[in-house]
Amino acid sequence: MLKASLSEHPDFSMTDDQIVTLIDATFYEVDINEDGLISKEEYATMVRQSPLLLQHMTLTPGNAMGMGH
Ligand SMILES: [Ca+2]
Repeated sequence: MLKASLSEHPDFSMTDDQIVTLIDATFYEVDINEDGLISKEEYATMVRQSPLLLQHMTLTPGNAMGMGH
């Protein structure tokens, strides 16, 4: 039943578990000093390295973060 339901939405092929795994993996990659928190600096580094990833993780415009030049 669930599989049939998901196959009706080919554009959304990831399960919740897969999304959580992806976010977890991303988190550990971004958490450079491994303190379990994403600091502003670590977040800024991620944004610089993965602008496309950011688009999937938040809808907040970059200029709302107070991270100007
Ligand atoms: Ca950290």
